[in-house]
Amino acid sequence: MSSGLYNTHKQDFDKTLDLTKLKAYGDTMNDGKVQVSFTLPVKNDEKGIEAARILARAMGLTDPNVALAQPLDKEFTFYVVYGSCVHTINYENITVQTIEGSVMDMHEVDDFIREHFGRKLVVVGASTGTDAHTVGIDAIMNRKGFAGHYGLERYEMIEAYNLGAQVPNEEFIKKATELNADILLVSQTVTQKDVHIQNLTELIELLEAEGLRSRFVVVCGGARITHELAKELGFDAGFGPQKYAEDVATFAVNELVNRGMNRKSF
Ligand code: B12
Repeated sequence: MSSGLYNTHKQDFDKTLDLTKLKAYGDTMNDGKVQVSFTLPVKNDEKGIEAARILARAMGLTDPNVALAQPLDKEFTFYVVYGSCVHTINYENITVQTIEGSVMDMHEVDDFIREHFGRKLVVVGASTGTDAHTVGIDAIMNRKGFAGHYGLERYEMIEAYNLGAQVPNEEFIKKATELNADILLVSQTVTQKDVHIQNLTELIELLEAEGLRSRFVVVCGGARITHELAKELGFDAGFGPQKYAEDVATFAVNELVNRGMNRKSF
C-alpha cells in the first residue's frame, strides 16, 4: 500500500521536476508553497494584517494567507504568512565552496596526529571581539561536546585552550603565540551591522602585520559563517551549524600536513 503511494508520488515527481526551474515544495510538485515570518512595527488590527499580505505579495508570494498575527507590543506585531512563491531558481547552475573528504572520528584524529606529528597539537579558541556568545566555541572545544560529539578537550592528542568570550584580537594572538599554538579557532555569532566581518578581517590583518599568518591554521565558525565567506576573509576554513569538533579537527590536521607543518618546520 505505502510503496504504491510512494510509486505514484515518484512518477509524479519524475514527470514534473525540472531542476533548472526549481520551486519550493508544499504538498504537490511546483506548488511553490512557503511560510515566512516577520514583525511589522504597527498595531495588531485588520490594517496591520492587510499590510502583512501586501508585503508578502511584494516578496513574490501569491494568495498570501496570514496564519498568525501576534502582538509583541502596542505597536509591534509578529506575522506568519503562507503563500505560493512565484520565483524559480536554476539548481543545475549552483556551485558551492565546501570542504571535501571524509571526516575522521576522535580516535582516528588522535591516531593521525600520533602518526604524522608525534606530539600533541595545540588548539587555541575563543569568541573574539565584542561577541559574548560562548555556546558555539564550547560546542567545539568543551570536553563533553555537543549533540553527541565530543569536544577537542577530550582528544588525547590535542591540548585545547578555550579562552572564552569577548577576547580582543590582540590578546588572542598574544596568547596563541605564548602557547605555541598550531590551530586557532574563532567563533562569531553576532552579525549585526557586519560586526563579524570587521572583527574577523581585523584578526587576519593583525596576524599578517605581525608575520604570523602562515604559522597557524586559522579557522572560524558560527551560525552565519560559511566556508566561502571564511575563505574570502583570509581564513583557512569556515564552519556553520551542524558541524562539530571532528569536522574542524579533520580539516586542521590535514591542512597542517598539506602545508608541510607536521614536524614544526617553521
Ligand atoms: C544563548 C544566546 C545568547 C546568550 C549567550 C550566552 C552564552 N554564554 O553564550 C546571551 C543572552 C548572553 C545573548 C546575548 C546577546 N545576543 Co544572543 N542569542 C542566543 C541564542 C538564543 C542561542 C545561541 C546559541 O547558543 N546557539 C547554539 C550554538 C551551539 O550554535 P552555534 O553558535 O551556531 O554553534 C554551532 C556552529 O555554528 C559551529 N560553530 C560556532 N562557533 C564555531 C567556531 C568554530 C571554530 C567552529 C569550527 C565551529 C563553530 O559549531 C556549533 C555546533 O554545531 C541565539 C538565538 C538562536 N536560537 O540561535 C541568540 C542570538 C545569537 N543573539 C543575538 C543577539 C542580537 C544578542 C545580543 C546582541 C542581544 C542584545 N541586544 O544584547 C547579545 C550579545 C551581546 C554581545 N556583546 O555579544 C542574535 C544575533 C543576531 C545576529 N545575527 O547578529 C540571535 C540570533 C537572536 C536573534 N534572533 O536575534 N545571546
